[in-house]
Amino acid sequence: MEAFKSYRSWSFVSLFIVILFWVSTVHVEYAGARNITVGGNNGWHYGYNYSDWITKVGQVYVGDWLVFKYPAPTSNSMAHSVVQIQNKARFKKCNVGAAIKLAGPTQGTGNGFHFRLKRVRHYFFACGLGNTRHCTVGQMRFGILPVVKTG
Ligand SMILES: [Cu+2]
Repeated sequence: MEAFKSYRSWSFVSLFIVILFWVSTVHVEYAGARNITVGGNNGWHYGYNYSDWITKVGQVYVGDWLVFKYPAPTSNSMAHSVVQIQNKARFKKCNVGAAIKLAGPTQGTGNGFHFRLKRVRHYFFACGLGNTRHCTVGQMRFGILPVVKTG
């Protein structure tokens, strides 16, 4: 009987932990989640100042989608990609070599590459091509900190 009781209380503890985990990791979304096209009508290309652009976007919320639009490369056009740089220090240095690859050169066509901002955290995006040049000289980089929308 004693063993049964402790078994029961342990299962409540585990259930509680599972619920805590779920609450902390669940993607908090709001009804009006938006598609935010990176660069607006400019899309994702070399030489546009995305750090400047993001300051004009205003607050971004958890659940919003970033949409990267760029054409597939041709013999006379540049290839681009989307990478997520892990932290601010690496972002400042455009350390794209060790970044997380999110989308390749052909994934920005059509409706574009969609990336959902699922958490409250700093996200750093860049183009990973051109041996860091697209990130540095080409200014294809920006940071973003979505917050949970309340009310
Ligand atoms: Cu590029």
